[in-house]
Amino acid sequence: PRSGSTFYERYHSLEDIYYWINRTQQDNPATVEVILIGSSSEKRPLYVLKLSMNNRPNKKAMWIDCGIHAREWVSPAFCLWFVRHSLSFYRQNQDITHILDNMDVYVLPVMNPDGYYYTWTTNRMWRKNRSVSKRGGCIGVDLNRNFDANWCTEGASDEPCTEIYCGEFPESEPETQAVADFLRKNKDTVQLYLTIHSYSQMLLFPYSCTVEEAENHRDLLEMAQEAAQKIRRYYRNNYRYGSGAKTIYLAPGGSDDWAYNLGIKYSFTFELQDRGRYGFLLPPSHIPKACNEALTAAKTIALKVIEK
Ligand code: ING
Ligand code: ZN
Repeated sequence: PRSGSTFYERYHSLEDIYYWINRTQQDNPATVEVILIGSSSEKRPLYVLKLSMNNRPNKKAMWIDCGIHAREWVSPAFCLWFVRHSLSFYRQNQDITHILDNMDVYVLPVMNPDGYYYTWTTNRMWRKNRSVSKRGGCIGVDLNRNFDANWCTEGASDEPCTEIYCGEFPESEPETQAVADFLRKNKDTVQLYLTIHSYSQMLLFPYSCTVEEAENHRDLLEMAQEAAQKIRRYYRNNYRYGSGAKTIYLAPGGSDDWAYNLGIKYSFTFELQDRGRYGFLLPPSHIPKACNEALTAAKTIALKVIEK
């Protein structure tokens, strides 16, 4: 590690992240619960941290998942950053205090542990999970094409060898199924869904699976706009925002569209730094600014959801 950089300013192996999850729970037994929501296709556990501040469950909750795509390393780094911020600055920072007083937070630091492990050991540029296709040869399903939202239409592929393979059927993958099952079970409390990707610096919201506008498009646009504005003001960085289909490309089967259709009306995909200079290989020295930008956006949006 770069001398002077803290734990949160580095990328971590999967083993280190599992250790960190356990340690974080042990150090904060009154506020952090670890929930096993399922396991990956190679049988690695999928742990969610539940942050709940007042010894009484809140009526509202938000969900954040990271690491759905293996090579987007700044994404799991953000989940750890968010948890650290929440635990360290509760009662010190007004915004995070207000959020945690009104919402429980579910954090899934690595949704695709098999892929993440593979990027650390074998192929740094791997995107998909590591499930073995029945139709021989190729490995991996794009988990962000495997949700049940206009599944496997234009913008996804039914060819197992491609990077955007949608899988055999919606929720065919254990990682997708674990997240979908958990959100179905908790849909009456979860009001905000965030999923963290990189790169390209965008704040996206439904729909990605169709060019149609979401029913609360104006609300979503206003939230994303305010978040982007704060990033520009505080961090001098530009984030584009808009519906997925109109801002990047048509992409069916994504988690944010699925969560939205489930009834979680505030649903966003963040694409963190950068805009392509380093791409997925964002140097660790950029982690703090990248994560603080996204944290500002997450807090801005969460505060607006609490007001609703
Ligand atoms: N981008 C996303 C992808 O899965 C996306 C874009 C957002 C798709 C929302 C669907 C829904 O292609 C990256 N960088 O993975
Ligand atoms: Zn991604």
